[in-house]
Amino acid sequence: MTCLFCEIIDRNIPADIVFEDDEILAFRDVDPRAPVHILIIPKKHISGLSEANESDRELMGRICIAASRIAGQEGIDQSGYRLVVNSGPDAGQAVDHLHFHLLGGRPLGWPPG
Ligand code: DGP
Repeated sequence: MTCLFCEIIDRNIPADIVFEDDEILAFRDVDPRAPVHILIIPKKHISGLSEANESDRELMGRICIAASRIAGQEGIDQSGYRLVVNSGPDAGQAVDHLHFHLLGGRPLGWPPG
């Protein structure tokens, strides 16, 4: 089965890419919920956070560091930002490829949802 985000990684579907290295891709969300809304994904296909395992530990850390770096790039590191993973139906996970939402550029309500 084809995966939408794997297609973006393979450049079969266009995206506004803001960061890339050999393990990670980050691109602007097509339906932004904040002035800055970027999706950060592992290039390795992992269906969701529940499917990540011990061998992904370093990759997960690298994604968090990339998020911080991208927040700086986007100029929201001082104003603040949120890094969110939706996991499963109750959280509204719509794409079955692990992705971290980086949101910022406005005050973000708490609790979410
Ligand atoms: P989630 O609900 O956590 O699974 O978030 C999926 C996000 O993916 C949602 O905010 C919209 C975004 N999205 C869906 N399709 C595309 C696409 O083709 N391109 C981009 N850039 N984002 C997409």
